[in-house]
This record gives sequence, structure tokens and C-alpha cells, in this order.
Amino acid sequence: MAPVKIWELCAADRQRVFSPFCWAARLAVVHKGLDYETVPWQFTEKEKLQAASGQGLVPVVEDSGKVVNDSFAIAQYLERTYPDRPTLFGGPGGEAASLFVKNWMMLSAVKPALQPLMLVDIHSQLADDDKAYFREQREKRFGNKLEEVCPEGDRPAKLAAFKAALEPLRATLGAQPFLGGEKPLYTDIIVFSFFMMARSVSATKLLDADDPVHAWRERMLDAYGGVGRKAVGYPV
Ligand SMILES: N[C@@H](CCC(=O)N[C@@H](CS)C(=O)NCC(=O)O)C(=O)O
Repeated sequence: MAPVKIWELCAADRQRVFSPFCWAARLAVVHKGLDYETVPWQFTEKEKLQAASGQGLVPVVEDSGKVVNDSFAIAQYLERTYPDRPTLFGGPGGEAASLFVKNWMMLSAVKPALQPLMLVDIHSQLADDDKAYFREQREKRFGNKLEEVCPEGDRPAKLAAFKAALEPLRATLGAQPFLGGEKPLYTDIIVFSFFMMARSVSATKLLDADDPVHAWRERMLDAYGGVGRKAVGYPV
């Protein structure tokens, strides 16, 4: 079987993959035990991506002639196409719950709290053309200069808000090793992917060593043959 091709957003160092959605796609492929190859992609290489997928966002997965974009749609595609391989969702109820977890990450305090802490770090890792694109896009989105979204003096409060937002995760992981129970499921992958984003661009210490979320992150870094731990990033 030909390897699954995964288009992934990368920094100036093309090995440094930092999009949480791309990490979710890669880990979903790895969870299924499929061979893969990556196509490292930078923001300003739009034409290549458009030609391959008919749209402009990553991740994109190409598998046996089928092209799928959007991390959640990729997980659904993999689950339906490879039902005999380890399950990502653990059944329809798990799939439905995964959508909640994704939306919780995107819409509640977690992504909004984490992203401002990472903006300047992400920018500093990008290729030169991507730096200009990223600054323009993000400054429009945040209505502020990148450096002003989270000034140095605000970082302790923002970090505390991020840690507080993890409380439901902390309570759950204090009672069981993974969100999926004894083994990771796609719910773990969704949340862990945001920590992979942080790890790949930033030396910021997000978690205390005695936090159950820290212990879970360690387990996830070692899961799947250590694909997370071996990736280019900061060992925080
Ligand atoms: N909902 C999509 C989000 C995909 C997305 O926003 N991808 C970003 C990278 S994190 C992207 O490709 N951005 C390209 C751009 O902004 O030009 C998913 O889960 O895959």
C-alpha cells in the first residue's frame, strides 16, 4: 500500500511542523498504523496546495487517489476507510464526543488562551515570506500588533488563564490515563496537538511537573513510537 501523503504547515526549518490541525492529521494516520510521507508546506506556497487540493488550508491528506482536507474530516475518513485498524473514535458516540472536544479546544479558553502566548514565537520561526504573510493576517485578526497581543507584562496572567482553562482536562486525567480511557483515542490527539504546536515553536513552560496534564502529555509524547517526542521542537 502506498504511504499516505500529509501536507503539513512548516516553519523556515521544513522539519518544524507547528499547526495543531496538521499534528492531529499526522497522529490520526499514525494511530491507524499507516505508513505516511509528509509534504512540508509554507503559508506562501498557496498555488501548490490549491493545485493539489482545490483549497488553501492544511492539513490535506492524499490516500489512494482520494484527497481530504480538514483535520476532523481526515479522522472521519480514516475511521471509515480503515475500520479494521485501531479505532480513532471508539464508535459513533466517541465520534460525537470528539466533535465536542474539538469545539471546546477551539472556542473555549484553551485555544484563545494559548494562541496569544505563542504568536511571537510562531512568527520568529517562519520563513521570511511567511513572516510578512503571518503578521498581516494575524494583526488583522487580533486587531493589534503581534507584539501587543500578549506583551511581556501580560504573560504571567495569560499563562495562569491557560492553566485554569485546563481544569476539566486535569480532573479527567487525574482519574484515567487518557481521555480515551486506558489508551489514547482521537480526543487525546485533538488536545495533544495543541501542545505539539506549543512545543514545536516555543520554550515557554506551560505545565507544572506535578500537573496530571503534564504526566498525560509525557505519555502522549511517547505514544505511537514517540512521534511527538522525536519531532523538531523544544523539550519543555
Ligand atoms: N478547521 C481546519 C483548520 C485548518 C487551518 O486553519 N489551517 C491553517 C494552519 S493552522 C492554514 O492552513 N492556514 C493557511 C493560511 O492561513 O493561509 C482543520 O481542522 O483542519
